[in-house]
Amino acid sequence: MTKTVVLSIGSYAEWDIPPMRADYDLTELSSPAGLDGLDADRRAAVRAVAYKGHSPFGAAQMDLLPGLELIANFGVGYDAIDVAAASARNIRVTNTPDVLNDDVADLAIGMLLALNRNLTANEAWLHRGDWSSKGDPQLARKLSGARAGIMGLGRIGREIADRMAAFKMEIHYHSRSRKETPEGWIWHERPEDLAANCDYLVVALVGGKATEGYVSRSVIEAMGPDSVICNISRGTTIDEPAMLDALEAGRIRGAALDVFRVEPDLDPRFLKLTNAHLQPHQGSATVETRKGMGALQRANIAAFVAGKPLLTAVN
Ligand code: 8YV
Repeated sequence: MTKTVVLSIGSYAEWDIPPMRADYDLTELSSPAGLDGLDADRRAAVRAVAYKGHSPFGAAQMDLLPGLELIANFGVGYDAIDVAAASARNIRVTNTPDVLNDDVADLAIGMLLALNRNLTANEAWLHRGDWSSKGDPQLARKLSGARAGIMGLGRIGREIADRMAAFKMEIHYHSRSRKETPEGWIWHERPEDLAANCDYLVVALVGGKATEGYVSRSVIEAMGPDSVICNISRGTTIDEPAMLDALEAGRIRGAALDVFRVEPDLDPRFLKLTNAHLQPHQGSATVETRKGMGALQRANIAAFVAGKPLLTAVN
């Protein structure tokens, strides 16, 4: 039996590619920019793309693959893929939800603890020998017991809220409509009201056009002077210049950020901040979770090839 032609696009871990090579007639590209370099017959034979990365994959790329029927994304966020353009061409899109919820939520808590407890600076203090020469470093700030504000109570937002509840925090949230939650969680209809009523504003919105700049300048201005913003979603969800203005002026206490509007070459203003804890978009980047994401991506491709229902379809 002839194998289905699959095109993998992106930089994959060593364990992701061999199973695809075994099951399919696989062509490998490190980015969509390589599509132009494939010959026309090869492009026409591709029925499924295993996509990984954040570069745009839109109508122009799809039109280079006239036989394409499936784009299986490695990641829960599929904002890089133009789903409307895919639907218009009868191309199905899948993503990898849920398998990464725990890791992304863990990182949000880890970054907030790192920021509050000065973990990075304190470790450097110890390594430099300052502990013995200068004594104890400056006091940190307490996380437990404060007010949490979750912007977007989807699957990941809910995991973060559950963790913050375990830290004895009062849970506030904003989403389009009230959600079913444990007793006492407080819904705010307006994002500004959430910002004004929490100490830690954690952004867990989906990415894409609909949420671009959702955490607007007016939302950031509503935050209190002792409050902290945390983003584990997409850089696009926050008005980044407005957030940088607030951090530089000390109008809010700090930020814990895993995502940026431009990655990896983030706005250099971030690197000068002394009140921010920054991470290189590593929310899902554990061996366990990345293996789970790859397995789900491949399970979607396998379902498509077998003519079975897709496991986690987007369109
Ligand atoms: C990326 C992510 O998929 O799942 C998402 O939406 O942002 C990440 O897990 C990862 O960086 C691989 O591209």
